[in-house]
Amino acid sequence: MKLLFSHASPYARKCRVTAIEKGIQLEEIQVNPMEEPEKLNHINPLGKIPCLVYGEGKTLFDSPVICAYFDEIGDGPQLMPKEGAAHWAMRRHEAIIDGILDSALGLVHEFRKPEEKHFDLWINRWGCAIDRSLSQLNNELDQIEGDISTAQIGLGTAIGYLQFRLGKKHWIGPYPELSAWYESFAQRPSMQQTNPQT
Ligand SMILES: N[C@@H](CCC(=O)N[C@@H](CS)C(=O)NCC(=O)O)C(=O)O
Repeated sequence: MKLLFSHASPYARKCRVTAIEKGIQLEEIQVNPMEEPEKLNHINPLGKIPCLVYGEGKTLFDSPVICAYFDEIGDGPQLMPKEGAAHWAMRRHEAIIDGILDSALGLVHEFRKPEEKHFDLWINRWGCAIDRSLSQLNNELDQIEGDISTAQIGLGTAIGYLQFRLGKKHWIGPYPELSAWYESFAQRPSMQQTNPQT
């Protein structure tokens, strides 16, 4: 099974952490989606990583789909409850966390532009969305703590990405419970082995 990924992509990191937690061996193939479209576009028409190639030429994307597939085929504890209220509560947390990543990526791209080209409306909207979401997750942490889960992996990866790319701007805020939880979660071997790199 091959995972097309980059060391900086938080979406790919979610899949890699999930694979480690589920005991799945991956052949990891590094791809830069902006510079190597020939490696990617015939596998994922959206031209994005992560994508998984498995079986006889089957493909899967995007990251929640790949993580759900790993949860189904891997060993170890179930990471997402299969049905019922617990399933939907976790899907909701997953949506908030993936939304943080989408907003963070928007900010990263915006901050790469020369300052006079910054679009303040989007910087403000994405920044506020991240802050509101972190605040909500901080308040709902009791629903996320406990056994390893899709929500925990997403949250750890999202906070790791905020620290990696946006530094203090959008993370070390008034979220003491979340901060303490992350410090501990980040020590897991699956997180240590997938620390983001440029
Ligand atoms: N919703 C997708 C997002 C994937 C994504 O945006 N990946 C970025 C790298 S972090 C990418 O490939 N960007 C290239 C592009 O947007 O063209 C997922 O969860 O997998």
